[in-house]
Amino acid sequence: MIQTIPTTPIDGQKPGTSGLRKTTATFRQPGYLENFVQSIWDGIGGVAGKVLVLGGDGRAFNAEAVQIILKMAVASGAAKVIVGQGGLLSTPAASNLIRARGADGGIILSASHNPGGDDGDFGVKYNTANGGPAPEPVTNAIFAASAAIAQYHILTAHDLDLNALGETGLGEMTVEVVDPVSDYAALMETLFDFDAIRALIASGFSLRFDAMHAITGPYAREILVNRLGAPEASVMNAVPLPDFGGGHPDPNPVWAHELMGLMMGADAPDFGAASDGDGDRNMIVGRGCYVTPSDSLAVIAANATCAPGYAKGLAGVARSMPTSAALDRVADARGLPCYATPTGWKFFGNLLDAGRATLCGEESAGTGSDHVREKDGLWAVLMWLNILATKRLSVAEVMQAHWAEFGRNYYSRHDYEGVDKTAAEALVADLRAQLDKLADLPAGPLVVSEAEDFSYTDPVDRSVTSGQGIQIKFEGGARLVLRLSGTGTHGATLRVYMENYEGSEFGTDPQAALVDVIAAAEALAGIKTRLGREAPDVVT
Ligand code: G16
Repeated sequence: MIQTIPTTPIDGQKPGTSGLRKTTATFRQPGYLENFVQSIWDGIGGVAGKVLVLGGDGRAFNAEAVQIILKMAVASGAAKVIVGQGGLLSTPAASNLIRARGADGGIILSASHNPGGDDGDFGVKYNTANGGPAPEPVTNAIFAASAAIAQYHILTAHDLDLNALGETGLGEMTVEVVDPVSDYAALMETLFDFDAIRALIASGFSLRFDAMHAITGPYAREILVNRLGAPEASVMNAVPLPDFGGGHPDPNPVWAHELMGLMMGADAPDFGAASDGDGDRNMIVGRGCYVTPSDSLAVIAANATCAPGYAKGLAGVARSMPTSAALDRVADARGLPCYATPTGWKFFGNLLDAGRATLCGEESAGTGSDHVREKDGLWAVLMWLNILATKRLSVAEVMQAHWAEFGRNYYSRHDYEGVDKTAAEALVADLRAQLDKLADLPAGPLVVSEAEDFSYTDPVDRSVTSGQGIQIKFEGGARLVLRLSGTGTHGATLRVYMENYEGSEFGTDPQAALVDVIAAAEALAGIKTRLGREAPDVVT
């Protein structure tokens, strides 16, 4: 029986950088998920007759949420929902399924790299028919619907068994349960030279992939072990767990410290990599050599033609504004268009759809291409393996060769997490208010040359997105960006991004290379005093 349940708007159901992220406990409140899902249906003009994809990263509440969403899809007249077995799908695999099946859209359940479990976070993201995160006009419509909601519709029924593959009926709707891995693995085989990578591994090249007890375990096992011949032990923390084993599934040197310890040790494998909760982020590390996400993006752009899927060359490249300009140097040298967008993968969608960019990436450990409309962790790993298999160089040698050709953009991000929201907002607002007057003034040891509040005009649909981060450039070429995170769930997180170009000296520690920019940031924003913090919580 389809029930119509009266409800009232719940404050704060505003999608952030990447969907709606809240604590698991918040999502478990009666009606919270239902209100938001009905708002998605209402915001996209209903789901009657539509085909949707559904799956998540398996974190706590994934299983319950999938059942609720299925019952709400049928109650609003959806024709079919394609669900990953067990309710699981990585974010890039979901994006691929939406595209491959010509679905009208999909819902991905994840709070990405945020911790999961009963005390962690949960999230709901709506992706459109191109497979990408809903763009701002759609998320705005969903938010508006959430503020006007008066009722939601849901079928009263038993939960479906989502472990058996194949089609089944739920009311008038078809539910198709698919293997979450096979289509995605097949797509990877079309893009990369699996024979070359298999030969590299067979020659004794050793690797370790850290799935961080998150969604990529089964994907990595199928691709790296079954299809590419790596030993079983090459995939660590391979079993997905609802609380990620108590870990923080964010692939950076701080949270992937187990892998980092191994890679910096005496018996390090040749290659290490990690991915996050929902499989869209990546970390690349060679023996004794961590590769920053910005450098990884630049290396991939410079060498993508090693992979058969990109052998024809790139149409263009794109990065988020805070990401380092290492990519721009490759683009300049290769004569490629290079775009700088606001933070959030959704801003790459139009560039990819219009064929203006082939590769995109972000400092926040996201890299991807036009093969799907999400960033893709395992894709980046396979791209690196394909490059190494072609060049037969170590990761450290690839980096040295890259810097020798393009120079090095020393880069670091300092995060102040869980700080007082009012204080952080005031810090950013006060700095914003001074921007017009900063040019030519000293800032610690540096002198400001330009200061702006980043605003983006999408070159495809001409939509304008403003207030996307404070960008300050200094005489001599250094750059500083400050913005507040749009993915946190506790207080506010201030992100401070710093970079400085160096043409000939490549062996300096990044924190030392950036010491003047760090001092300039403190002089301009007074971070320590205003936020009451002596040092950043996370330095990447
Ligand atoms: C999301 C977005 C990314 C963004 C990242 C960090 O990634 O898709 O584009 O760079 O959040 O955003 P913020 O700095 O606002 O916290 P993910 O992997 O969390 O979906």
